[in-house]
Amino acid sequence: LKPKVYDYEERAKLCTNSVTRRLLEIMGEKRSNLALSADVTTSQELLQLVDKVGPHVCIVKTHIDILEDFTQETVTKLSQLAARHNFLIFEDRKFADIGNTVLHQFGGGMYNISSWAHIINAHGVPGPGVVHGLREVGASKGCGCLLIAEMSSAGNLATGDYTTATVSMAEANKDFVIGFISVNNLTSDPTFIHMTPGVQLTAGQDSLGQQYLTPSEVITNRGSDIIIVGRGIYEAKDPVEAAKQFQLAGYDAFVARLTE
Ligand code: 5BU
Repeated sequence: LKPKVYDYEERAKLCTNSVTRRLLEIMGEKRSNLALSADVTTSQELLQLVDKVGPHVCIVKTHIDILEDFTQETVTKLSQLAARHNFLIFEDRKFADIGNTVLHQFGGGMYNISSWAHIINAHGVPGPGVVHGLREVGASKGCGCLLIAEMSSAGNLATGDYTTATVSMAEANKDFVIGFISVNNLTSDPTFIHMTPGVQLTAGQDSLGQQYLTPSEVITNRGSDIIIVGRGIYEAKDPVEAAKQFQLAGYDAFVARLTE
């Protein structure tokens, strides 16, 4: 028997973590499993892109440290857009240090990520202390953490036993870890979310090791939950049209899995 595929609303009800529940509710309401990776380098570009594309996505993913003109106003406005367009903000900071250091990187510094991000991610390489340090700051703020169990780039080392150990680390910290960055489904537990970067409408690669899969490969065949799309949207001639295409492709791929 194949594992049961829950629709988003049904799955939301199984989740005790408020971030996971909220995310699944948004995915159901907006019929979107699309995360925009908004990797532009000025605040104006970021806010304009997110205002246009926001209606079509469940998540906006940021790399806040690539902005050349970051101010507190940038994240205040981004948070307003999140409320207006009903999406969650995921800062792709990839924390990867000892607990005490990530606690400061997440909870302070000039970006003060914990004050505006709903979702963050971390590498499991330092051991569970990285999760414990992030949890000390984030749990009370209702923030959820993804563990990077696999990566999309060619030759990456997050495979095999490393991936398996990362899944165990997530299971041991289920109150705060809401799922995975991965390119495959790694657990049948419906309360964990899988998000997959490296998505374009046709498979291929860029010149620096990124590898692309299609929405149907990622969602229907590999059983991931969310497609993360950057250049496929913000480098398109018409980013809104591109976002609509990815939204539809991602949702159709999910329906295909439901009805398989
Ligand atoms: P792209 O323009 O769609 O290739 O952007 C992909 C984004 O996802 C980009 O922000 C990366 O930093 C991010 N990413 C990734 O591509 N692969 C990974 O394994 C992880 C993150 Br983790």
